[in-house]
Amino acid sequence: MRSENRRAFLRLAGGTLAGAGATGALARDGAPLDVPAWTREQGVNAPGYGRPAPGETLARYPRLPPAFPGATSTVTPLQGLHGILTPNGLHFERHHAGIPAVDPDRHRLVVHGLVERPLVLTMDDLLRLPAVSRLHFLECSGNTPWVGAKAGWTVQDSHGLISCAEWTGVELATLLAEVGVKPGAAWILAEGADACAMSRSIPLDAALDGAILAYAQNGERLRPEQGYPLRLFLPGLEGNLSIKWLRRLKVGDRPFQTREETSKYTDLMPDGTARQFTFVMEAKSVITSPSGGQALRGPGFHEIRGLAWTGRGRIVGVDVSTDGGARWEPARLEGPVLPRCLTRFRLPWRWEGGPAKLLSRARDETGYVQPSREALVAVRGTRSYYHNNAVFGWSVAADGAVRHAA
Ligand SMILES: Nc1nc2c(c(=O)[nH]1)N[C@H]1C(S)=C(S)[C@@H](COP(=O)(O)O)O[C@H]1N2
Ligand SMILES: [Mo]
Repeated sequence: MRSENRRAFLRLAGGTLAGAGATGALARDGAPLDVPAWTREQGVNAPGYGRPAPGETLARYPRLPPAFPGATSTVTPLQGLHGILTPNGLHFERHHAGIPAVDPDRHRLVVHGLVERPLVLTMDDLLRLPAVSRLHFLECSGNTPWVGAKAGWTVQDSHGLISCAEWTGVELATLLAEVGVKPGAAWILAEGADACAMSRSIPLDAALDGAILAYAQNGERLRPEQGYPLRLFLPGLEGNLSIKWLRRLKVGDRPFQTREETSKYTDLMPDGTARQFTFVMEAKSVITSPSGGQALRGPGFHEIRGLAWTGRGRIVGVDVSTDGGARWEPARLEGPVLPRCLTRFRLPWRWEGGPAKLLSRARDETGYVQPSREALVAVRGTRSYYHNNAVFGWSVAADGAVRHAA
């Protein structure tokens, strides 16, 4: 029954596509099966390390001009990606002091503090330990600015500080068992080897909840910009905790109150107090197609495509509205739906040609529902900088142009 409906829907769509797009042009040429030059001669040999096809120009770009040299963030071009994985060269970046050139042979990981057997490990030591590979998203808690929304935003501008990859390495739990955590231990300081010695305190229970000492990403060793040769990876928690170029873990009985958790990465509330240690990335979603800066090529069939994620486990549903929130329809979640990972959602849509407003709203397995911006601002005010997971809208104008609309 369902497939019958789908066939009828696509037949309708086919007529529209042929009239408006590339299929029509080929048919008019009258020779779609001409033998082109590239079929008449032998192709070239592949390079040792492959590159995207010429003309496929997806790229990261700096989201904001850096405050000083080295303080960069670049954003992932979500509008051009398919499925759930981010190619390594397009993973977003956030560096507080640039990308250090770490020599993997001289790099060491020191584990000390409230432990029975302090250790100094080389990369070779780490590579010999039992490993895990898991797919997880990484999102900077500064993703999606709270204020200053712009109609001209692309989804790369508004949501590009999120990526998703398969991370391989040693579970932090494995290493902690090896060094023996002493009674009273409750927090771990993680420190990077970059020029800002980026440091954060991590609660011991979070460290034991699937945290990975990662040395590989999507099958290959980490890229320098992702923390080569070693980074901490904390699934589902704000990206800042996933310390890159990891050189030190110190176990203690209380948080270490580093600069990054006192002056930064806290949330200023309407009453002037600040929330500290807001680690979890709550459920969030965004439509990646159609999205800001794109234009619909005519009325008829369009697949609405987007991404949803939650730091609290699995996404269980995404509702989509095409009329600004009056009616909502469940989108199809594409498997595998993995915990603390991006989930792709899709919804077939017939655009009638008039103005439309597209929204998506994610739900996770704890029952949490992604809030509207009004609901979020009612609790958090507008002086926060981090953790904006509000429902996000794109408007479609009668001419098909797509822009951000709150
Ligand atoms: N050593 C170090 N670790 C770091 C940072 C940094 O500047 N230095 N930036 C943090 C921030 S704010 C984020 S969001 C993530 C970004 O990871 P990525 O650049 O691999 O996307 O790394 C975190 N770990
Ligand atoms: Mo971040």
